Amino acid sequence: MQALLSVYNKSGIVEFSKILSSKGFNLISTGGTAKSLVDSGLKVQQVSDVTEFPEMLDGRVKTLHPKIHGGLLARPELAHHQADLNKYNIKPISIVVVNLYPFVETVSKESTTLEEAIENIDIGGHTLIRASSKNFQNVLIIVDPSDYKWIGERIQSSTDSNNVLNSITLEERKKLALKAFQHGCSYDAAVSQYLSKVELGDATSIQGVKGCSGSDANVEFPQTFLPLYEKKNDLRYGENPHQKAALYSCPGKGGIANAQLLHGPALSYNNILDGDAALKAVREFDQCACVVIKHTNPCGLSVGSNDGEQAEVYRRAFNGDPKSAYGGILGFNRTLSLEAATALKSVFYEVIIAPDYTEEALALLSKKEKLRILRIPEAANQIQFTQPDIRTITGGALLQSPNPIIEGNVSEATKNWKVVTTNQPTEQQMKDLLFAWRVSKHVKSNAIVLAKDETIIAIGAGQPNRSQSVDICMKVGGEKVKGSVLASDAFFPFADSIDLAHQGNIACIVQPGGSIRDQEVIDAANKYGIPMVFTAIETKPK
Ligand code: 93A
Repeated sequence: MQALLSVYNKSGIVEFSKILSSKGFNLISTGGTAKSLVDSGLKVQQVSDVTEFPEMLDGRVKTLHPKIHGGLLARPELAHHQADLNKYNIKPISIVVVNLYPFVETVSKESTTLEEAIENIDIGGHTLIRASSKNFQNVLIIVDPSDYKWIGERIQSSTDSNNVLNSITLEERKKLALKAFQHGCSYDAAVSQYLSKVELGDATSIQGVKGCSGSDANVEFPQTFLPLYEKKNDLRYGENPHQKAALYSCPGKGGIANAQLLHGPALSYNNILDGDAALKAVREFDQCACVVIKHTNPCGLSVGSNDGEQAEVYRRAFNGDPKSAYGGILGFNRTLSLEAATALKSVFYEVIIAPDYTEEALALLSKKEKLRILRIPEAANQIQFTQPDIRTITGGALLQSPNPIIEGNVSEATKNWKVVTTNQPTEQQMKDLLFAWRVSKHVKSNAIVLAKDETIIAIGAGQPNRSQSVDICMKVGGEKVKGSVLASDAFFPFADSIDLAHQGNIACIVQPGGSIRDQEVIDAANKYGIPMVFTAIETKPK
């Protein structure tokens, strides 16, 4: 039995190799790895002794040889493969441990030159991975040092001295092969992404050429992001019953895709979409927050500065639109208390998400058979997920950087805001304007949000024109709209929305500004004496 070891990251390799050696494996290894093993007293055969070729071209060619790849790709169960092995004196290799040159780490450093980057593109190791993964029925491939432990334990306790490999099931070997291909795939994605950014200028040689311009602000898939999606499970159906659907996640990245279902039926496609909206909305706030989501829009949201008032914060969120709350998705950014659980338990909700639950709250809510209870620790953090927003389009995809979270207290968060009217908002109104502005990011455009005391009064979402969204707010909010503040996610193209705001007795307005008719809109606000603020966030290209 032969094992081939060629690793850049040498942690744990000695211990693992000792187990292999104790089980009678012949260890074959490349220069640096062989040295580590020999230094710790292990007997090792150099790859160059197997290939009868030295490592050459500064190590660019080490393992790229039929004596190695024949041993990896052969299917000994086939007579003609066995005949080839015999003819060329090649011995099968049944365990391969590889991890690649640190390309991502290298190009992440500002000072890295193109030449250094190129020398860190692993070819031989990559080829070992592909060959062994293809032949996973006969070869065990390990690319992740965190797998040494469980595999080492299995091999150690194996009683089949003729074929230790049998202690790892075929299904497990397939999973390890999949992991190895994914490892190679994200590696290549990083290389291709890097090369797409390299500027050669008029250089005649790559020596000394600085790797990346690093200057453009375009959004790109993070280097290891794209291939790391793993299928978690199929979903019963998609947005509509006739659509097929599945959930994929980036393991270890948290978020709704990695949420822990503590209780209740399996999540549907729409549950996940709404749960994501709930998570993003509550993470917008550093105060204790509660949101009610319907069809990805918040129909109720409130915050409170005291964590102890979570139940009250829930009640305020619910009262934003009690009729729409039915069947909604609830989100919290604090551990759910028994008081809050008691307050919400009489209403039918599909899903609840929170960073955690007190034991009593969980016990109480678990009595509701149909309620899906999700634990998402990141719900507690007002930290931006760095993942870009990706949207598929026919024939491609659109990427954009995530809408940034607005951080800081009122004076910090509003420091670039400009009051454009004669009348000024009061301090309390500024607080409510900021709240409504934060919420408007989470409402589908054309988005209008009315708020009072840091609580949603009404929203107008997804209408084809802005004044229609204002109109809906007035109708839904009824009497409640009087004295509330209004936020608009984009500029008002006409003054008609200001007329409607005046009819509804809106106290003040926040909007980005940037329309060619800004002055008409400001004049209307001044005519009615409604203070208006521009957020000064760039909405048009410079
Ligand atoms: O330069 S390579 O692409 N050419 C090869 O033939 C080759 N074979 C293994 N790099 C190659 N490797 C890589 O060497 C492995 O992927 C591993 O990262 C590294 C281990 O080298 P050493 O054992 O000398 O430290």
